[in-house]
Parts: sequence; structure tokens; C-alpha cells
Amino acid sequence: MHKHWLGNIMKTAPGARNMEENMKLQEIVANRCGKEISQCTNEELYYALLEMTKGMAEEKVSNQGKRKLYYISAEFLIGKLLSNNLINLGIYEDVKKLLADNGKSLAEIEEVEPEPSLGNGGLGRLAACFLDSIASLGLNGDGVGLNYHYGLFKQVFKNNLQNETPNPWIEKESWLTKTDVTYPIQFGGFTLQSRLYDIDVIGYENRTTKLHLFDVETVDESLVGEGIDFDKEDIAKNLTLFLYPDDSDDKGRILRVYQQYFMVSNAARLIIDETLARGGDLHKLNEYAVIQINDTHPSMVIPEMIRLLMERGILMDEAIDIVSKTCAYTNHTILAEALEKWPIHFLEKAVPQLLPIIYELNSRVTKKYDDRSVAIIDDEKRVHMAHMDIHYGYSVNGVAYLHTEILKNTELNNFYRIYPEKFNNKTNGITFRRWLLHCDPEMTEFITSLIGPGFKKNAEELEKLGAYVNDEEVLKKLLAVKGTRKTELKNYLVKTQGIELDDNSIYDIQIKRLHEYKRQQMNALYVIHKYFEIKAGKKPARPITVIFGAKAAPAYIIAKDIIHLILCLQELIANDPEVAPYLKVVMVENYNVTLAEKLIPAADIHEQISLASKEASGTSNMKFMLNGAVAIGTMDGANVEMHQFVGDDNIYIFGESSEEVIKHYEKADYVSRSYYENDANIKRAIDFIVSDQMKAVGCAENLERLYNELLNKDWFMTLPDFEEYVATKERIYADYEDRMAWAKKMLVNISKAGFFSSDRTIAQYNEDIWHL
Ligand code: HBZ
Repeated sequence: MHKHWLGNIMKTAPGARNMEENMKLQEIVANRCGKEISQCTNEELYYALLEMTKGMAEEKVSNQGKRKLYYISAEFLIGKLLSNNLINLGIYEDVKKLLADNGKSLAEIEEVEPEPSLGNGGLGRLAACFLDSIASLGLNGDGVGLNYHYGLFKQVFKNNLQNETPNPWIEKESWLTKTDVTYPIQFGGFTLQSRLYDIDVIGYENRTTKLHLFDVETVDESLVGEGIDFDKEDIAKNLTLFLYPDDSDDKGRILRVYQQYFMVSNAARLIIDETLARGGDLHKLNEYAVIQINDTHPSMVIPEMIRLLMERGILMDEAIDIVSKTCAYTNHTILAEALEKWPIHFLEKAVPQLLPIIYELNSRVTKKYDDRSVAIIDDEKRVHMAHMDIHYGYSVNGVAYLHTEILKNTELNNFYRIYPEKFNNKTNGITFRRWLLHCDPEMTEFITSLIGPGFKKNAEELEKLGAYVNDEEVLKKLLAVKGTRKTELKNYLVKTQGIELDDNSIYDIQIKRLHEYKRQQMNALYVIHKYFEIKAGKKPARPITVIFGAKAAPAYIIAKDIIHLILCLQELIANDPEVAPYLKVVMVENYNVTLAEKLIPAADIHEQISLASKEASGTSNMKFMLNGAVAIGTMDGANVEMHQFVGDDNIYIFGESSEEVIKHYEKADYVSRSYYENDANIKRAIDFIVSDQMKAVGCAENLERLYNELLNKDWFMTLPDFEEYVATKERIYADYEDRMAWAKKMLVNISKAGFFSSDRTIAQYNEDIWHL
């Protein structure tokens, strides 16, 4: 028997209801535009569909229960909502058909929708997948975050460099609904009035939950000048302008503190109000609410909730006890730079009312534990947000098996020895509604024709595909569907970015935030290596297209230099008639959720090549796997679990293990220059970065800086793994030529992807942490 995570789905009678919805759309179109569907523009139809979908969501009952989850996150990378909402409402096919019958294309209408960029990458997208699963599983839980007007910046390439511009997404009519909820939020020296906006999150054939986004009405978009520069000190006007403004200087960093406090103070007030409205008792808050702290950005909710409970007459000891039973913390990284430590003077300035509480929390810890490494306030007077979460939350979870093991045994070992019972793993997941049903309807239909529709609610049913692993017809059809997606990507990139792909080439894709630990630079060095090989007459059996998509944080200089390297290679190779027929480099501009939805179903190979131990989990790896792409990767994050599921034949693993890497760091024995001096391929590739040819298309300063970085620092150890990476790439490209054997690998990957459904992840959070 298959275990059903989606136990309490409401039954629907699709046929009858859908007729009704078609009438509804026609009626809305008539009211709004005074004409027939066939006479409307795509824009008019988009807004009519928006109105209809919002109305249908509002009619649905929200998930209910005594205990409610509040998933607080500085990021919710939700992507476009129209198609997903239609799918989850169960009316996608009918709407599409109705539009087609009137000569309209839903795909083209979708293009009208602006994509909100309320996140950087995996962490924010995970939060969005989780809301989809919470709604679909019928759990009583909402998301709480901020309504950034420009979100993350929009990436524009100019002279092979990344430029940043604002990404406005809020229009007069949008998925946001203005509510009556507003709170006075006090900062050191001034108060800001908040306003809550809601987005309904529609579950798959189920009820809804809400994404609560707080804003300030005094925000002033005209503050933004050239690029994304603005006055960082005018908090009333800038608080919700951008997601994580540049944190390279103190002004940007302190603005982040203001944002975080604004988010959590609003969240805490909402939680208290909703608890009281349900007849709850604040002395037993933990029976009515659970707060999941997504990374350390919302950590101030702990002292803030304690403070608000004390304001309501609860004594300090009890308030601390209540909050400690209510809050749970998720860690998404072991990188020190991402574990927030705020100088105490920042907090003194922005949120002085929290300091007495933070001092008290710290003094309780230092009284109890001799070990300075577990203190909340360190000797340099910095507040370690994660330490506060661990001491004063009841659960600490990592996001993949290996990551949690590293937290327990290395990074947070001092805490693990104090609180072994708090630590648990929740391997990440993705929503199959967006990452298969929506992004590849043809594949979805094909899978359904083989194993029935059960996998849409119970992802583990994908295992049934295993029965077809030797079925030539099925394997051929898999290749054909992939081929169609590749052609569609080609057409889309020509139209939107003027990029020409060869859809007979191998699409080898790396899409993720730009960071040295993710090692896009290693992929770029491989491109240079291949370039030399082709020049020397070693032509690949089939052309290769290496595709990148990545934004670099505006202040992360080396990350921007890596983008520069890739863009220069793109230009240089495209203009080299000897190499261009065999090798193409493409960096898509402004990589976002919408682009991911087109790139992932079209991928043959995906790159998961982080330095082992550094990628907490990764989630694009799961999306590619579900879409029948084959990974080349290190034993890092969730790759380890993927490898366990598919076996050696269906994933290409290379590189040093996390244990080896951790040892190098402990011994500080890595010297990149010795690899450069002792390996001719490495030397050739690195020297090319500063060659005259590269300087002819690029900027000498950037290229030289990157060259020096690789030669003298290379903090994320690109070079030791390079030769094995090259050998593994050669093997994967060669294996690609046996098309039937390759199709088998695709099938195995899809059939084993079920575990990585966020429905499974959320069911586990609920069973072990939330108990809703
Ligand atoms: O969270 C990512 C991890 O790198 C990835 O391995 C994991 O799969 C994913 C979900 O658990 N982390 C992020 O995306 N982190 C950020 O975007 C981030 C943003 C602002 C920060 C720190 C990290 O200050």
C-alpha cells in the first residue's frame, strides 16, 4: 500500500464545476471589457483571469485547526501565480481550452504577468514550495514576510558585466489583497505604521492558506535613483523597497535589522491577535501557535514575542518558557558569513527595547554554560542570532541528511552536545505541481498515461515508472518529449533574449545563485579547457551548449567577476568559427523562476558541483531530476540522497568527499598555486582568463582580479577537483550518445524523484516539529 500524504483532500466533480467557471470567465470579461473573449487583448484577459482566480480563492475555506503554524521568512520566491492557481483549482485544462477556442493562448497571456522577485534563491523558493504543500495537505499554516516593492534587483548585462536595476512588480491590480490589519511598530526614536497585504495560496484540489506580507504605507519609490541606489537612512521611506539592500556597508546592514524587526514584530502581533481571536490563552501560546524561523533573518521574533507577552502581564520566566516551546529554527547554511551576527550597537540604535531581553537571555546561557562558543553575545559584542534560536527554540533542523550530520558533528557540535534532542533533519523538497505539472504538461500527461494520475497527490507512485525501464517505446517517447522542450527553450530564448541555441546539442545547465562555493568558476574553466581541446582538433561527438543562469549579490565582487568571465567566454567562443559549431556558452539574463520553468524541462545534464560540505541541500537538483535530466555532481547536500536513490549508473559523482574537505579546512593546508604549477591543463585554463583574447572582449581589471583570486586564494577549492571533473564530463558526454541507455537514466531519475516532493517534507515537519 502506498502511503498517502494528502489524506484529507476534498473531493471535486471536475466536469460540472468547470463549465461553471467558463461561464464565470465569460461574464467577467463581458463586465470588465464589454466584449467577447476573442476580441480581448492578452492583457485584458490576464486581468480577467486574475479577478476570477482571486474570487475563487476567496470563496474557499482556509485550513483550520487549534494549533497554527506561522512560517516566518524574509523571502517567498513565489514566481508567477496564474497558471499554478488554475492547476490547483483544477480548471487549468478547461480555461486553456476555452481560450484556445477563442483563438487565445494561455501561454501568451501568462507572459503579461510580472514575476515578483521576493527572494534570492533556494531559501526563498523553498518557502514558496512549502506554502503550496501546506495548503495542499490541508494544514493550518500561513507564511509571514515582507512586501518588497522592488524585490531583488533585475539583472541587466552591459559590456559583459552585471548591472542592477529595480524590478517593480506591484500593479494596480495584483494577487495582493489589502487588509485592515495595521500595527504601530516602534523603533529607536520613531514609530512606523504597518499595513498587511495578503496573497491567497491555493492548495492542489484543496483549501487555501495565506501569505501575509507586511508593508509600510510611507514607502517612497521615488527615493530610488540610478540603478538601485537610494538613501539608506530614511527608514520610513525605504523599509520595504528592496530585499536585502546592499549589505557591504553599515548603512545597508542596519537597514536589514530594521527590516527584520519590522517583519517579526508584525508577525508576533498577528500571532497574538489571531490566538486571542480563536479564544486561545497566551499562557498556553504553544498550544495555539508554532513559529518556524527560516534561517536567522526572523530570529528577533524570540525576544520580541517575549517582550510582547510581558507587556500583556506575563512574567519574564514564564514568557521565556512559552516562547521556547513555540519557536523552531531551520538552518540553511554552514557558511559563517551567512550566519548573522549583529553588532550590539546596531540593535541599540534600531530596536533598543529588545536589548534588556537579549541581555537576559544571554546571561542565563553564560550562567549555565562555561563554554564561550555557545554564548549569544560574543566577546566582540556581537549577537549571534542562530545561538539565540538554538537555546530558545525547541527544534533545530538541517535541510538534507549530510547537512544535518555536519551541523551535529562539526559546525554546531557544541550545541548538539547540550541539546541532542533538539536536532533533526528535514530533507528539502519541491512542489511537483509547479515543477512538473505546470512546467511540463506533456510529460505529465505521458506519465499519467503510463501509471495513472495518482502520482500527482502521492509522489512516490512515480516508482511505478520503473516497470518501463526496458520498454523501447516508452524510452523513445521520453526522448521525444525532452526534444520538444529543448526546441521550445530555443524558441523562447530567441524571442526574449536574442540567444540562438542548437536544439540538437547537449543542453548542460547550471542555474543557482552565483557563489564561489557553488563553483560556477569550475564549469567556466572546463569551458576554456574544452575550447583548447577543440582548437587542437578533438571535436566532441555532438555540439555542447553550456547554459548558466545566476545573479550575483551586488557587493560580491568576485561573484560578479565570475559572471564577467562567463559572458566574455560567451562572446569570444561565439565569434570563433573553429570552435563555435561545437561549443556554445550561454548566460541567460535575469535568471528567475519563470526562466527556471523553461530551462529545467529542457535540460539534458545539470551541474551540482558545489565544494562538498558547503551546499546545505540544493533544490534545483531535485527539479532537474524530476524532469529527467542527469546530474553531474559532488557528494554534497541532497545529491547524496539522490545518489542513494538512483545508484551509480544514473548520476555522475566526482570530487573530494565532505570529510576530506573539512580536514583541509581544519589543517588549512590547501595551496591553490601548487595545483596551478603542477597541472598543465589547470595552468592553461587559468592563464587564459588574462589572455589578450579575453581582454579584447572583457575588462582587464576584473579578469586579473579573478585570476589572482584563483591563484592565491580559491577559498572553495576549485582546483583539486578539476581533473576529475573534466574526466567525468567526458564520460557523461560520451554516455549521452547511447540514446537508449541515456533514456533509461532519465526514466530512473524521474521514477526515483518521489521522495523529493515537498509534500513529504512538510508531512515530516508536521509529524516531528509542528504537530498541527
Ligand atoms: O537554501 C539555500 C542553500 O544554499 C541551499 O543549499 C538550500 O537548498 C536552500 C533551501 O534550504 N540558501 C539560500 O538560498 N540562502 C540565501 O538565499 C541567503 C540569503 C540571504 C542571506 C543568507 C542566505 O543573508
